[in-house]
Amino acid sequence: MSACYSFGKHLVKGSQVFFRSGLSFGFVNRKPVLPGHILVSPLRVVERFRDLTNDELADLFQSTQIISKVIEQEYNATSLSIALQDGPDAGQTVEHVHVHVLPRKPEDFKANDEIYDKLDEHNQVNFDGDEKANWRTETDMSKEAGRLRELFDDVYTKPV
Ligand code: AMW
Repeated sequence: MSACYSFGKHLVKGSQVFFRSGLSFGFVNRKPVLPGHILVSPLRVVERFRDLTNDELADLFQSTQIISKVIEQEYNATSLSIALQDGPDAGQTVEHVHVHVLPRKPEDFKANDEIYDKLDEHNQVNFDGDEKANWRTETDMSKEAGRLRELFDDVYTKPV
């Protein structure tokens, strides 16, 4: 994997990335709503869904499909929530298209759609402003990404 990937204004370390196709990448979340909550993005920094080229769109969704099959199995889930928040009023906080993949299990939330409230809340800064305190450690993220990398064909994980 490359050393670093742009994610909007952020940099995602290669150690967090577990999947790489021609135009997309999959990486572990620093603040997952559920275990196995990962993100898939185009490699190019593209702010809105409408701005993706046809090739990027096809690659993003093919990648999401390949990744989502593995995630469902790996986290012993029975379903998936696949979500894309397109624009600030839809809850998008990072200005780079990203698909959320969330493994789901029976009765993981009292009300099924509570997941969308959780998604909305999980990016809000704490009242004390110490947002980083809620992030996972690099070691934790790199362990998860390493475990996931093993589950994909070499073509999606070899260094470029
Ligand atoms: W959005 O509210 O923009 O639909 O979701 C942004 C997602 O990106 C959140 O799940 C957040 O935890 C995640 N995130 C933000 N920055 C990083 C990062 N550097 N590494 C991993 N995940 C990140």
